[in-house]
Amino acid sequence: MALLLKDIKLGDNIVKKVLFEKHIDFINDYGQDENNYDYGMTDYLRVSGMYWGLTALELMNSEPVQGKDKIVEYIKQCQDPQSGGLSACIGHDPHILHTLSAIQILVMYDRLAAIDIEGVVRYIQGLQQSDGSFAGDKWGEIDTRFSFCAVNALSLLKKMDVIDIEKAVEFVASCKNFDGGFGSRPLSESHAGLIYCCVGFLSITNRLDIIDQDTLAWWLCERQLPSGGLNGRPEKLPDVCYSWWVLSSLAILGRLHWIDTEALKTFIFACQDTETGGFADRPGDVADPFHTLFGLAGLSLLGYDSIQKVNPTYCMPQHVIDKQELKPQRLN
Ligand code: GRG
Ligand code: ZN
Repeated sequence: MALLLKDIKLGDNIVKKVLFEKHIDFINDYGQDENNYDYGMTDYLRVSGMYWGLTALELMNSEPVQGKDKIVEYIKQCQDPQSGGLSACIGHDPHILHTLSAIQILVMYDRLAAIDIEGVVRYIQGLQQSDGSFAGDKWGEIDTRFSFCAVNALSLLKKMDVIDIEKAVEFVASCKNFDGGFGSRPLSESHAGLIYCCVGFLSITNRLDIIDQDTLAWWLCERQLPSGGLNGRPEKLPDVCYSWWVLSSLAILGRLHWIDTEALKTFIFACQDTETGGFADRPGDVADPFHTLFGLAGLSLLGYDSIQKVNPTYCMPQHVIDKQELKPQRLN
């Protein structure tokens, strides 16, 4: 059967540099107006959205105009005093994803003391299941994303010992596929986003040995299309966020040089909105903070000048990870 290649054609006049000023304004302006329709419609991803935007600002050596105190105050109000978990926004149910995003922001700002850390640790510990997997929240959805969120947050808190790491690794290993990739649960299709979660998980738990390294790296570098962009699985369109999910996985595996880095840089540049600022998933689409972070983080891995170095496991500035004295496993 023929393998269909879906791709886009890049325009001729691509700006081949990062428009820092525009992106900084874009992030600072995004979702500031509480009466705005978009603000109301994005409640359910607010704390993670803050992590995307604030990390993007850090990578651009900038700070939020609203001030860090206001951000920390908001996060504080998202902690559920009973379970200890944090929610996407005030009054919502806690979830492991937003709990991780909150911890990442507080570690970045050196403000962990603002919330009840013991509560967070208890919350994450309570989400581990008897087969080693993690639920996302009390409703019980299981996904390798949540295994990654758990060890990412607990390692930032230096509390990895509260979970059964061996069982957790066993579950992630059971999600490995014939193509070297990983899915969300055993027998689920390989997807670059989930591969990042599993490779990141294994780098934090120091178990990259369970990966079929050449097979996986080959599958990952096959994600590059003639436009230079990367897709998340075969027969899909390129999207700038895969410059993170794919590239960070290759960086952890020590195989960044298996893709055409110049062509990818050009694709990422082309995803910038030269009028509004921010990056979109593909050239010409509407920009958002999610793709802005992953466009910038991808360029950082590619060594773009004047973007802070990003850590491929944590998707946080490298200097923050160094300060925490964390050394996630990486292959040469
Ligand atoms: C600390 C960076 C960081 C992340 C936290 C939540 C999480 C952990 C990772 C998410 C990984 C993931 C599953 C990313 C995929 C996101 C995405 C673009 C999904 C779209 O899926 P489809 O099927 O897209 O709509 P394709 O590109 O396959 O058509
Ligand atoms: Zn995307």
